[in-house]
Amino acid sequence: MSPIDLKEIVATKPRPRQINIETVEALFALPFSDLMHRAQTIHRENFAPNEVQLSTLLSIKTGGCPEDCGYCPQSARYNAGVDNQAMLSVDEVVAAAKTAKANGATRFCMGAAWRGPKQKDLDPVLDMVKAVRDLGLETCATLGLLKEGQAEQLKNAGLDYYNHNLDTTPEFYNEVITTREYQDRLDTLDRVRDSGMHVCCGGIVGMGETRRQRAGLIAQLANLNPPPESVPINNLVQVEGTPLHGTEPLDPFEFVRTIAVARILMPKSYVRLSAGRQELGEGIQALCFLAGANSIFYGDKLLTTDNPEAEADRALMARLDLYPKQTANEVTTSNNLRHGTSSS
Ligand code: SAM
Ligand code: DTB
Ligand code: SF4
Repeated sequence: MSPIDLKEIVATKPRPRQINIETVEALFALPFSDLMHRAQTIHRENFAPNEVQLSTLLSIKTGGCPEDCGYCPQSARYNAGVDNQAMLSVDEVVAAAKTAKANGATRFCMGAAWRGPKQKDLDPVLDMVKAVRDLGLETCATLGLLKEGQAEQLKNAGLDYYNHNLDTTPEFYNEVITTREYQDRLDTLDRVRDSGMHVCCGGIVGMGETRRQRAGLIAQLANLNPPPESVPINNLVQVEGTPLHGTEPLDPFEFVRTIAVARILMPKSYVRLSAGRQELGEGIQALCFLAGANSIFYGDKLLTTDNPEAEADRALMARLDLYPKQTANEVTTSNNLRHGTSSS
């Protein structure tokens, strides 16, 4: 294989840069140890190597979603055993955020099972954002497609990050989702970027896509201009009743490669080891950290599915000498994490 000129690939200026799929595939195809070495080297050049950012998720409106995302237990089209729930109250959200903060999270992400918010849906979310921010937490929301003006409202309420995933490469997209277009997602990401919020955007692997298609997802993410500040990489959580249940699971080392390639091509982004950590096990997660993952969803639950217990994550981080990223006002949080405080 011809040597890959990393300087050329990861040049951050001038923008825009275009990374082609062949370049990404060439990284995927490197000998595993060589890929890990490159990813770890780039990680160390850009981040404190043992620091991990902790985000806690809360589903503020669960189930009954009109969309047909083939991986998602919250779609009304599938019988995946998720009970529909009306939107939580601001008080309920604040209580969960206080617990998350006491447990050591620095960011709180509120998710809703919507195609996108109507104005009557957005108004209470704005109150939630303000209240969570007042606790000294970074705020994130994932509410689906945003219409003109909605990103500005969220930004003005104090939302720091908006999560909206591309999910996969355009070539595979229609096999997973038919009720919204890839371009709809790109338009929402533009609105988020233009509002001045930070962009959180990633995808899912293990949906039956080819390696080239995984490379296509990473190329899409890396070619966003600028790349997302936060890149969640989800390993499909297979939920019975969803169309993707029964998909051949991805080789876990291929998941690690995906993290490493994301780290190399988005050197300054937080790469989040996201859904599917339970299935990966601790050894593979350790390899993911070595490959440059520096953020996790932290807390016993994702939106509707299980995440590793917070206590197990604290223990794993301690065994790997990883420590939580703090924000300026989060010094007590880190102490809580070390001592395992679990109540507000
Ligand atoms: N409804 C909004 C939307 O789709 O944008 C926000 C919530 S949605 C659950 C957020 C993301 O969660 C999806 O884009 C997908 O990447 C991820 N996700 C959902 N179900 C998943 C699963 N079973 N396994 C892995 N990731 C999943
Ligand atoms: C993301 O990329 N992963 C999170 C968050 N952004 C919203 C969601 C994972 C959901 C996993 C399935 C569930 O728990 O329902
Ligand atoms: Fe709805 Fe989001 Fe689930 Fe798609 S991923 S079905 S839009 S909740």
